[in-house]
Amino acid sequence: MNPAAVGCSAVPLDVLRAFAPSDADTSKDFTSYLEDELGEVTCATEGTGSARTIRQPIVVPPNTVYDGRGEKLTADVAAMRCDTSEGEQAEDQRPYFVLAPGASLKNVTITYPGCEGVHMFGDNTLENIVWEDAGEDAASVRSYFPGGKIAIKNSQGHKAADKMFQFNAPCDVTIDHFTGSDMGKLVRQNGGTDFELHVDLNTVMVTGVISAVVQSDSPKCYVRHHALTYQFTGSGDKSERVFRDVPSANVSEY
Ligand code: ADA
Ligand code: CA
Repeated sequence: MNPAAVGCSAVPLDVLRAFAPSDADTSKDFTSYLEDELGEVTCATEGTGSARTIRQPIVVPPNTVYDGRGEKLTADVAAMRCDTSEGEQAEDQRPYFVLAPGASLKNVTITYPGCEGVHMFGDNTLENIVWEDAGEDAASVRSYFPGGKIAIKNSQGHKAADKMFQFNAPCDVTIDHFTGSDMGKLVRQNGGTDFELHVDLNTVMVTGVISAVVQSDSPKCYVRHHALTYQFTGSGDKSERVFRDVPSANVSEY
């Protein structure tokens, strides 16, 4: 199959099924993700350019660009199982977007509630995205997704009570020209994992950081940064929290 040719002509869940992991346990999690967690999905490669409410996660097919043309999306709380309680941390919320491998997303504002934000299978570019009020997280890669290169550029994210960007599978992440405010962590590698994660922060400004700019428990987490500015909440020395638990030998400025 040539994934580039599929577009929205195929059943979106079938398109995603093609990327099931080979391991049996992980594959089970992947199936329950597709069938229970996502629920009914829609497929699209273009937005409307205006404000609208969405009731189903939008699957963007492999190697396709979804251009929102400046649209502002708001999730229907019931249909998207959004958590509107303090911190918005429920784990069964639905994502606004599911980016298949090689899919890109651009020119979209995600309003409140942020729910599960954007799910990235891998090799995805996100450009000119605004998260006005991130939910459980703004964008993430699940452990049963393929992972790969992730580029987030010219974007903004605000009010992530816990984490903005969450990585549960090996990725090479570039965050380029990003402004953010009020967040637990900008980047979180899933707690207790030791896979390889590369994070490049280029021209990033974050304020109101509670916990860390990048946090990882992995000896194979590597951070490069350029023109990074950050401001933590509260007083006291927070220097240990910038790249929290990342081996200092793995951090470099360029
Ligand atoms: C939390 C949770 C993880 C994972 C993560 C995510 O950190 O503890 O198991 O679900 O969120 O992917 O959002
Ligand atoms: Ca999440």
